[in-house]
Amino acid sequence: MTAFLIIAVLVLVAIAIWQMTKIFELSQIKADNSQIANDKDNKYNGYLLFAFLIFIYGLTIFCFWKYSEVLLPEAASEHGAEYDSLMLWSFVIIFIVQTLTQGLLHYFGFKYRGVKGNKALFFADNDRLEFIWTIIPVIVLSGLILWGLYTWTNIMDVNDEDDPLIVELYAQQFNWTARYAGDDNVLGDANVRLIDIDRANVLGLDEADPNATDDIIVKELHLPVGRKVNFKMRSQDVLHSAYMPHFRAQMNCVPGMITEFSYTPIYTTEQMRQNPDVIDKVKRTNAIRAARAAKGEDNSDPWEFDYILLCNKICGKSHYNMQMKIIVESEEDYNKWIAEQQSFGKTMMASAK
Ligand SMILES: [Cu+2]
Repeated sequence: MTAFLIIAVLVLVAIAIWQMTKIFELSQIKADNSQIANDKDNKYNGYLLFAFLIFIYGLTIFCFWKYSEVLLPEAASEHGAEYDSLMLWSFVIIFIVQTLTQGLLHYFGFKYRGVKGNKALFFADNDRLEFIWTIIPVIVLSGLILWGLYTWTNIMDVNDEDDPLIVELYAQQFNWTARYAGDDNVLGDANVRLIDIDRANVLGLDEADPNATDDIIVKELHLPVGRKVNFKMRSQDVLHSAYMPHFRAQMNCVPGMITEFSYTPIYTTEQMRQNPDVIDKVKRTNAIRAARAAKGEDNSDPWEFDYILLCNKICGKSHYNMQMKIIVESEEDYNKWIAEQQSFGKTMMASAK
């Protein structure tokens, strides 16, 4: 790294000296100063503009062709489709505007290149033109912003009316813990000051709060398909972000406060594994892994698709490893699984013995 910085500094110093000598040369009064562009230079630069235009269009087509496959598969939550169409339309509009304006920009750069003897014609202002190029972005952006606000309000529906499952996501450097609200579906009070690792009170639950007794603390998130889940996020140390890409869900976890997000999963893990895009991705990933296995490298076990909760804030050196598996299953399977988990009250009793 130090060597790289030294080389970078040397190169920059060399460029600075070169530029300074050029300025010095230009400042000398000479009749045939070759530094001033002539018609040939202007034409040459005009064609270079076209070459650059072809390059950026080519790059765009290449990226579509090469990287479309790494995009997320179909959304696995109820609100996901609405979110995706907002995103898609924003992309489509940006793409069209970008393609047209770049084409025009480079074409006019070529058309009105400097020609000896030609004097540039200009007008100081044109009210009609200014009106047009102001009103079009105003209408398009207002439309997108209003649609975005409408979608956001729809998605951020964290009310408790339709009996959602209440789950806490607890972030800390560098792992996630989930807490289910238990039979009463009410999370017990908690505070980082009450954390007592020796007694397995890892989330700082208030033992005096009766709502905490039936809470269930787990390291793997199970969700019943078709039921709304209200997540309440907490962080123990720094800013984290609970990111569940397949459900198009993300919310910051902020120390000292509870943030919320809610969604309804619509496909079980098993159903998602049958999704053609997911099947493709698993195939591609496992081909890479098989190649690694052949060379005796690690990270070469066959991979199976699972939903995942990731941290999406760079929160420290092991941030990349901060993840938790999410399993969406039938209500039956979920009930069976949750019944096997130990409640906070029982864990405390066991640790008191
Ligand atoms: Cu984090």
